[in-house]
Amino acid sequence: MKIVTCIAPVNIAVIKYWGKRDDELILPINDSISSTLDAKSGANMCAKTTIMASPNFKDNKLWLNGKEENFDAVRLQNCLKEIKKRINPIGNKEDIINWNIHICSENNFPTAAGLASSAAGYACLVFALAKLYNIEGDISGLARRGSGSACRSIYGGWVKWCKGESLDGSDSLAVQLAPTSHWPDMRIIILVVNESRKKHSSTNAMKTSMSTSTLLATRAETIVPARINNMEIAIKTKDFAKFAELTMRDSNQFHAICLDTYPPCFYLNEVSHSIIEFVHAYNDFKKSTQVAYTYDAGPNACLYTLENNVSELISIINEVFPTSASREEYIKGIRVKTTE
Ligand code: 2P0
Repeated sequence: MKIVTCIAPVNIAVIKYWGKRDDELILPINDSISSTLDAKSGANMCAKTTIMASPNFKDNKLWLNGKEENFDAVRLQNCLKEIKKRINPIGNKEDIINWNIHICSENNFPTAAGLASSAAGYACLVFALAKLYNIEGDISGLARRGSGSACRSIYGGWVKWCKGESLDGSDSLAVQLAPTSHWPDMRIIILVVNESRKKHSSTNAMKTSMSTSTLLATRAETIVPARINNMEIAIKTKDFAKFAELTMRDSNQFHAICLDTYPPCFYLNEVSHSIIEFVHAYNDFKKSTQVAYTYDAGPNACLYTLENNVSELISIINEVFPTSASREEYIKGIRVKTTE
């Protein structure tokens, strides 16, 4: 018998991935950039996966957050197929390749609420499988077959997913731009507006955007390439104001594409919009950009800011979005989480 356990944190995109040129291989139409939260013994938002392989298991099995799920799910099978191609029989002395496996995965945050749960989940799964079968080398392309954004959670710090040019996806991989230590005072505050599952899955919604949005191709071809270059420079030079503007503009453009999708996808709600207004008002008041918002496929806000602003920002957020009686920092439906 062999057991491995891994933890993989979520990543928060600052230049968004939206739209695939190949649905089967999960190949994007543009590069994207994100930061991966620190794993820090599971304190931050992450997935934890344990895989057990045994000659005594009669079947392969999968549990997600305590509930048994279908092991034959296409994306899981695609990951396994690709992983099996990379197994070196010499690196696995026992007959482990032929043993059945039991996979048990849990998220310590709301699943499918637009908080990158599939990114952490598949990154963790693929990392654990790679450990189980002693696979070496880059595994971001394997994680990509589970969920596109998962390839970015394979690496820590600032990560770029290069869309690649090849038809087989062999160059559609993630690379680390800089480790977390490069910008040590960067913080993310997550404002949980709504924990329920999102209305439109990202996979289906981006497919509809690809076939109906007239803005998406312009975004991917003419806007994102320049933004990626500028974002890389902003991260490299730790230019927070530039970083923040690019992050907010890209989040807004992604949601504009969602509105340009037909029928449209509404991910943001009234509270999300008030947080956007709050961030701009706060930056105006400070006469410099101190905080940036970004939203994925859900209403929950991710705020990027620097350490010296965190306590003041949280106090003001508590003030602006008056707190309920709860001591758990629930404020008008918003739960504040600070991550490093
Ligand atoms: C991102 N999102 O860059 C963007 C921003 C959501 C909005 O990556 O179909 O769950 O599994 O490749 O990875 C969500 O897309 O979609 C996503 P699939 P995925 O983080």
